[in-house]
Amino acid sequence: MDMKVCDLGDIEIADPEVDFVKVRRQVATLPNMPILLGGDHSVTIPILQGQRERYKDLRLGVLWVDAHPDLCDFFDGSKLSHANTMRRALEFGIETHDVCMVGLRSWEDQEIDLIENGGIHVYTAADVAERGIRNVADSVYNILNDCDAVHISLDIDCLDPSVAPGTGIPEFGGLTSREALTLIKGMQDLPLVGLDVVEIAPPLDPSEATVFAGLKIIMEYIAVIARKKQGKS
Ligand SMILES: [Mn+2]
Repeated sequence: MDMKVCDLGDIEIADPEVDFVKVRRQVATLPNMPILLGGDHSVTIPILQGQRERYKDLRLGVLWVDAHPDLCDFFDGSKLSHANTMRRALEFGIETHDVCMVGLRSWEDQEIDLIENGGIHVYTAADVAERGIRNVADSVYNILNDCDAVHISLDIDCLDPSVAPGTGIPEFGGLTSREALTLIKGMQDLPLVGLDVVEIAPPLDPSEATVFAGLKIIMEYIAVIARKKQGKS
């Protein structure tokens, strides 16, 4: 089908305090659906801010696919690090009950209360292994289907390091590549409004398997959008 994908280039992040504003503005004002590539997961702070602005009167849900919840208030002396992303998002108006996290398997002490009692829907990597990805994807779909707009943020470390080793903090016991693709496809009928794929680190990825994993995930997302436009399942 006729679908155009356009590369809008790079945004240099030298100082998050200053440069995140550029990312937020871009996302808030783009005429079309953004697909963004990190960078570390901190870049999703202005991405979600931009989406919040763009869909300001609507209920914005987030599918967060990651080994980590990134719910730290402070991390490494910063409020804008890769471990603070979802915590900041909750401060600018994304509601905990509209967030689904899939693939979690590592967290900090300061994150546990929010994970257990904050109202976020959490599906650990172990849950996926035990329940099966179809079952988890159906649950996530049913929750996010109450939202008017849904953004997907995918940290490549959601995948097991055996398939995607080229990332800053590889965590054993992750999702399989098939599980990740099935999860994305399972969101097809949601009101999807954007995707970011983060934490791919080419210097740590000599085989380039991780780069290709990210590429496949983006292509699956584009295929989902194309099928949606065609009204196919
Ligand atoms: Mn992570």
